Amino acid sequence: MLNDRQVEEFQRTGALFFPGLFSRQEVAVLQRAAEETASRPGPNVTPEMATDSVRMVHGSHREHDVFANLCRHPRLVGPAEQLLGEGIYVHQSRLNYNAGMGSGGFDWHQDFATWHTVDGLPEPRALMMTVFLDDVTPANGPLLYIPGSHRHGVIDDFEPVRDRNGNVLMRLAERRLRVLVEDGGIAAGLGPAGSALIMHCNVVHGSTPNISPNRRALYYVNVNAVSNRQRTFKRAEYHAGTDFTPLQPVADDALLRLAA
Ligand SMILES: O=C(O)CCC(=O)C(=O)O
Repeated sequence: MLNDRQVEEFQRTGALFFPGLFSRQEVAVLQRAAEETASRPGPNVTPEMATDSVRMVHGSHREHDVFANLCRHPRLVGPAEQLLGEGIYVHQSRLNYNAGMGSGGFDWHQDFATWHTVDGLPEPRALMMTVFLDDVTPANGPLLYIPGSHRHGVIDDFEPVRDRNGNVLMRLAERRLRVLVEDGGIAAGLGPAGSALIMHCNVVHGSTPNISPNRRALYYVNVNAVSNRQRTFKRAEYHAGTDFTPLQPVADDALLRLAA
């Protein structure tokens, strides 16, 4: 249960950080599952722009027990239901690598800009919940975000850019970025593997390429309020999930039970 201070912080900044939410043992289970899903070729696996290393894997909660359980984990579902005020379902999951040695990086954008315009989610009543699968430091391409930027609503000042799979990312125009950063600054999601960062879906975020030799993997559980389900159905299931059944939390030790 989030306390009043946490709820107020989320409303003000659009972000809440939970250091070490998952244990080292649970992280080991998640890391193994990440390697398994990233090694299965498929249309849901996106390579980096300049190399063939894996950039993203979408929708692995639909094909791997570990991520199915992570998405239903009470340590994520509880805060998300409290913040959104009702039952939630998975709109999208993604494993994002920032593999090191110069790979990775995402331009500044809002996820809800795509979820609203492409998937037809009516209201910004959705969250990105990022679980760190590696230690994240200033040096290995952390997730960067602009605190308070969610309060500007959907910003219609974006330029579309495409990755190698044709996924469209709406890049924020420079003039708007400057204004937002003057207002809120830039924060980085830093912490040990197992930490989690919950963000409002309108928070402007991105990351730089990782020029360190150390991998930075994040798993995003992106959830939407059940009453806010999508209205248009243009994208694959692994981009925009259509199982609107409210998530039922699993047992707290569900990940450990899946340790081989
Ligand atoms: O994981 C990152 O570095 C940023 C990812 C991101 O912004 C996205 O997938 O929308």
